[in-house]
Amino acid sequence: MKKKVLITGISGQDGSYLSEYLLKNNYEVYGIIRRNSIVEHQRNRIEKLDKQINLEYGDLLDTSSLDRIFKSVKPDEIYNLAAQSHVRISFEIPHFTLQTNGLGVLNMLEAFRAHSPNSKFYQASSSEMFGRSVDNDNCQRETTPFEPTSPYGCAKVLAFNLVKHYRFAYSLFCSNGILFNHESPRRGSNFVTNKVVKTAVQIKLGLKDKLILGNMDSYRDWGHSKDYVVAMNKILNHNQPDDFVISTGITRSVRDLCNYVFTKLDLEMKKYIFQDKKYMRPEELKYLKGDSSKARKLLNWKPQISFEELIDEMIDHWMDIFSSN
Ligand code: F7E
Repeated sequence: MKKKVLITGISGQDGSYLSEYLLKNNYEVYGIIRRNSIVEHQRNRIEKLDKQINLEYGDLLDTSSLDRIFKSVKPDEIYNLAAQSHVRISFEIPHFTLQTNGLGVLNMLEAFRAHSPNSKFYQASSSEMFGRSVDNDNCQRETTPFEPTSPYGCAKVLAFNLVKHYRFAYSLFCSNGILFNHESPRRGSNFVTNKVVKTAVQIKLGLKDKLILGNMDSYRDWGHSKDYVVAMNKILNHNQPDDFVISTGITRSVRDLCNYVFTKLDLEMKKYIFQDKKYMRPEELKYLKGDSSKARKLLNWKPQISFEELIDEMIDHWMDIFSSN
């Protein structure tokens, strides 16, 4: 019999790659989507999977919908990827972010415990939880203390702790993947990688004349979403529930990212990039570099796609879109 999987956030970047990966691996895929007044584009990333996946309307804040879906699907594996995922915007909507990314996870855990306690539960935890905290060797790992620097990070710490607590209190199989930044052509274009690549391609094609950014001196450890969804599945198929850092171990600044993209497109970066306070955060997470040795050893996972391959794929994606218009 096929294993059943329930994915929240299925229409997002990770949800769409994870669905494709699980379908290839013979899972039956169920996903929760939220009602949205604009129907167009909401399901872009999963459109081509339409006939192979089962979608249910629900919401992390609507416990009755979670009860109904858990009872009817009875999933073997649950991937909780739904969230208000934009860190800067979390400063503007802190209450909603805390509810969805914190209490929403509690709602999911309660539905899991009540209706499907023999399933396995994956929580999308985040490197944003580390905030100001870096170990002496300039890395973050599973043992690094959390010192979040945003409402988003605070909510993710709450959720992380709830998952661990449910694991110990109720002997449930629930695990955290502490994923560092992961990108792809499917990334929303208000995240820095896709914003830089999309705008630089538009500049190259004469469709725009500037790129306006916030802090260019923060460092991130960027991987490919396609590699990271494989790690999620390995985390749930490990012999025991646990928490794992998933990262490349290579860090670059936003300036390095811009430099790579603009050089690739043969554009002189300083002519086109401007900074605006509007894109700065009240407190910035300055530096991320993940040590994923634990996942590499215990899960036999490692990233396959390099930073250069990732960005080149994103450049090709936007070139195809804008050149054919
Ligand atoms: O920012 C700087 C910004 O928004 C990266 C989410 O997936 O990863 C993501 O969170 C850096 C920051 O990602 C702009 O200040 C400069 O230092 O692409 P981002 P993020 O905040 O790191 C973690 C792991 C998650 O869990 C989150 O859900 O880039 N930056 N100028 C800018 N960032 C944006 N968005 N826009 C700018 O104009």
